[in-house]
Amino acid sequence: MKDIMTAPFVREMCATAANMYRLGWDERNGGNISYMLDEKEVKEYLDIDNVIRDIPLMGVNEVDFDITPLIGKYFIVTGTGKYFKNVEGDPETNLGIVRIGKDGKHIELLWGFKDGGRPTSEFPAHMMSHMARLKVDPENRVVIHSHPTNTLAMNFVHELDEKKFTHTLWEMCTECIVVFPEGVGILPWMLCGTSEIGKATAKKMEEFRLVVWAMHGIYGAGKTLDETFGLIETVEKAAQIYMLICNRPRVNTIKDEDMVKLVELFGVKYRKDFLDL
Ligand code: 2HA
Ligand code: ZN
Repeated sequence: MKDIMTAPFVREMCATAANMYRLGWDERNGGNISYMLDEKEVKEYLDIDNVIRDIPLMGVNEVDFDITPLIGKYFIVTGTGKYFKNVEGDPETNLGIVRIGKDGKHIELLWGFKDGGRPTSEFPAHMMSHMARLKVDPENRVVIHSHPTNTLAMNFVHELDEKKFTHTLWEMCTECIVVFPEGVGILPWMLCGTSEIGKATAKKMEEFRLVVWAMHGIYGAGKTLDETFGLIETVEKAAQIYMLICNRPRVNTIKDEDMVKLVELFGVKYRKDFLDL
């Protein structure tokens, strides 16, 4: 059996959490990551018959959602109350590898959460988002939630309308429309950690890989940690530019006709109705 500390998925989780912390997106216990793993890759590092602890989904959160499609699936996930700041230094306490139990009512801990910890309080939103994205893209593996500073700042000064918000982001960096051509979904302020926000996020995830939780943060989904991080990073960069310029007269802008040229060049399908052509 290989050393789990050398597993690419553990190293990548550490690097991603460290980057997000360094960028100031995940203060204290803010943010969470879940990454679906193949049984084959887990088996190289862990005895999958050795369950360390059963954690009732109820113990993770109230459970009134159907997790059946994920039964038997493996996830590496950040812990509730854990700080992104500390993941790299102590992955075995701050991360866990879990399998969704056969009854769909509990999860089996195979590694990590060494101090008795449990998965993120946003586990329902993560699992529901995985299920929603897998229906659209069978290769989806990652869900990330974060509190990126400028994205959040923009929530307070910009209309929270999906078309207008997306359009403004697209205008801020030439490549935005190519990186997230489907746009950004937006949920109104809602109580976090609940199944309600999980269901609402998952509903948006049928259409978008990025969902803003108004005045809280953002959810991103993708095939890899890099892709998902990159999506959030691109939104955050655009939001940063917006926050730098929003108080000043706009002299120049990227025109909608220019954005059409971009999506045509890259051959991507985009939300035409989010442009004003
Ligand atoms: O896990 O970010 O939304 C801490 C959070 C909750
Ligand atoms: Zn949050």
